Amino acid sequence: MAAPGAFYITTPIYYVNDVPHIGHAYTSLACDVMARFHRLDGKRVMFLTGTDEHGQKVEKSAQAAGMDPQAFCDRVSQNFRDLSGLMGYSNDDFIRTTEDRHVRACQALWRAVVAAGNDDIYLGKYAGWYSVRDEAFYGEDELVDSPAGKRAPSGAPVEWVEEPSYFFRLSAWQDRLLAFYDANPDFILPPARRNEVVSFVKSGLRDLSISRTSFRWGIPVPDAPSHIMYVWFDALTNYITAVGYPDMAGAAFSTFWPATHIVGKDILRFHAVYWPAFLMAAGVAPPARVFAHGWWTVEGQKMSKSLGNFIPPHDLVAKYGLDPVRYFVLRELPFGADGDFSHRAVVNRLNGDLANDLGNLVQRVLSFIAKNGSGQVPNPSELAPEDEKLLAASAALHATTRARIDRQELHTALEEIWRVIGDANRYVDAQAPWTLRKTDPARMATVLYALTDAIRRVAIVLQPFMPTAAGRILDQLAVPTGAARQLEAMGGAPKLVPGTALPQPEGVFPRYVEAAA
Ligand code: ME8
Repeated sequence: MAAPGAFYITTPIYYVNDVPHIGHAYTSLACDVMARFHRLDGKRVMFLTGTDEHGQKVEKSAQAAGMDPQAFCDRVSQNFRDLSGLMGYSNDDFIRTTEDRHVRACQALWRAVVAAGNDDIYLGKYAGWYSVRDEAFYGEDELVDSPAGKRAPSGAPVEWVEEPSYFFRLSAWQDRLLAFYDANPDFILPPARRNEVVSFVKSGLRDLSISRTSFRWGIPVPDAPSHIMYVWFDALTNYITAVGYPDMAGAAFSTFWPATHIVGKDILRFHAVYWPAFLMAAGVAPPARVFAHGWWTVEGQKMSKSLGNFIPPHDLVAKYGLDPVRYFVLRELPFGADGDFSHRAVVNRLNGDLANDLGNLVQRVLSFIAKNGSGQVPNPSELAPEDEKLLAASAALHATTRARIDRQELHTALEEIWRVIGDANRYVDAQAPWTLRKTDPARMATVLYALTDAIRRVAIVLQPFMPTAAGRILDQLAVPTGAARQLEAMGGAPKLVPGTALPQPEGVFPRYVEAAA
């Protein structure tokens, strides 16, 4: 069990055969939001990402680039490290599977399965289909015919492989896995994905080949160096390497394990079936959660090299700015569902939700105060029920967003926040402080005070999603950094101190205007 108040979140480790695109950026971004949310909520957080560097796919890519595999990995891994800087990820560690600490952990995990004495690893011979692109074995019954020959269900080409191989006795784990899913109904989310995994496991599990002998780019199997580990046995282990495995009594492991794994739906089976079985076979606790999100297409089409529609995150950030990109991808798709990335959809969100709803709220309130309220936090008199209502709705965002984020519902967390932004905009219209200025200045000050405090709370809870923009709003409200920006500070009585000088307001979300052709 992880220590109370600790939270461990992981992205998949990305293959170094490619440059990062919006799909990779998406998964890591979602993890970043959760990591930041929990940190602001007072938890100790470990957020891990990294690169998956072994296996035939990477070896072939290195060959194609005419490079030594390690030098190739060093170069491509750096692209993923750079992505962290570009997207503002707050990862605490970046793991590479070619690091020594990882080789040690993989060999220790292998040995632990053997040492458990249940014969879960045995030597045999693999004869069957393999897809290098998916790094996965397929049964004949899973293949689909295509004009180009047999294909994996993912559409990837397959080849026939025959070689000596160690196997993991997955067939013996069916009942234990089903019992585990039963006892932990939220282990796999969203629920539809859980149902898919449960029926896959119920349909019967085949033993899994976990070593290869026909190429060399991998981690040697302990005591059998002619074998290298199957890349997924190696890759999945990264999640425990990073918390110090095999030192399970160590501070990192005992504080943080088990983790919440966020993955794309393409790799759910590896995480929700094979991984808990490997761990349980080695006497290690299975992960806390595997959440599988959906798939992005671009302008209605699958992202692919041949279509040339890979979207480099760098181009998006250059075009729209980092915070709008972060907001768009997390708001546009219900986290878990598939969706489409289109320029028009980004502009709609940017000009609608960000410029019109949030930007305009902040701008109209703060510039009104600058012009009519001497540029200070206004001094309220007694609060009316409608003021209390707005303040209560904004304070409640702490609990409601936490409940959503605990289930990885990032889009509904944003919906809750935007509901309050809508309430606040309607409140401005209904209270009409510009009219009160002439008729009842004391009431005007109260209304503006309620608004600034509601905006403060909205900005606090928006920090995980849009760290820079939310920070700028808090700066404009003169909220000090540190404890006053933790989620805890959203609760209870209003916290802004009347009379505090406010800086000159400036717009946070400019409208996106298409450059003239
Ligand atoms: O599978 N839409 O690495 P990978 C949404 N190394 N997400 C997408 C996406 C898209 N169009 N394309 C990619 C591997 N992703 C293994 C993982 S983990 C122990 C080993 C994201 O480089 C999504 O998270 O192929 C998907 O699961 C991941 O990238 C696959 O990355």
